[in-house]
Amino acid sequence: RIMITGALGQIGSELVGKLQGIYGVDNVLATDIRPAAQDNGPFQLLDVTDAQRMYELAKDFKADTMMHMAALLSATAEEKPLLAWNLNMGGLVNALEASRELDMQFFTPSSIGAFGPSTPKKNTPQDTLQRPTTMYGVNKVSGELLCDYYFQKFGVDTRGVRFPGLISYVAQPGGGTTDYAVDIYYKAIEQQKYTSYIAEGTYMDMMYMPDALQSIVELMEADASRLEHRNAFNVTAMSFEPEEIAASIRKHIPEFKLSYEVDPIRQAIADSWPDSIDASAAEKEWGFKTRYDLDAMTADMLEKLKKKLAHA
Ligand code: VAH
Repeated sequence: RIMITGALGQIGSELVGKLQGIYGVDNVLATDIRPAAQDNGPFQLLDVTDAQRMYELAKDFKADTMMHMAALLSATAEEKPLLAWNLNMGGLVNALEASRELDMQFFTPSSIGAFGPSTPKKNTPQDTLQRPTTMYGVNKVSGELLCDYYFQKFGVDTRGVRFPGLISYVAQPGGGTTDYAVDIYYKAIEQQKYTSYIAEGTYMDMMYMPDALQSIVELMEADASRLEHRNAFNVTAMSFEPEEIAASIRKHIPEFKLSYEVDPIRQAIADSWPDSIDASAAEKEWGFKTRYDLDAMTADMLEKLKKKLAHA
């Protein structure tokens, strides 16, 4: 029985449905700080900085697994660093404590944001220097260490992945740096043009949401004896820069135009991250693989968004 925090977020809003499909609707408790729009299974309001309520909800639901997805993303965290520290780290330690006290298996995502300017940028190794220069990155690398600590010290079965930018058509990301790669598809359909706040030539790792959701399930179901790492595995599907995603879109919308108005804050964040990371540890230890490359993702995103925006 699984409890999810941040269930209305970019990942959470699709993770709930994925898990309900595998484990049954009544075995998934979705929680978020704001109320759910429609009723599609067990839901409770939860502010993850409220340790007591988190413990009580998990205990009452008889959860055996905690998937902690609530966090502020990189750009928002850079605007409100102290709020980000309190929410990202306070929420994480509360979720880890509840998992320790109730013997729950634990998952939370880290990010390519856990790397910094001094990290090798190409084919970034699983084990390497991590000196992030953003509050989000400080939260993510601290979170990785805290999750490893709870495994080493208390035996909590903590597992995590370093997600790249995630692209999806269900819930738009809020306050991320990689969000341009989601916005571009919406604008391609609505206006056949997009003005990118990330500069030409800026490579970042990316992954289509279906692959991201599958990687969470596969990691959590993996045989623990195979895991040499836990928090957190590099995972990625592709690495591209704005011109390349535009070229992929033009295979469907030939007149699509891409222009630039670089946002210095989000550009500085993107410049501090790797260009491409190495996912071989995840492939070796729990069979990580992806199904969508850039063109397959573009075809699916445009098809699904056309339908979604037609009914908007
Ligand atoms: C962000 N989408 O942009 C998130 C993610 C790797 C990127 O951490 O902050």
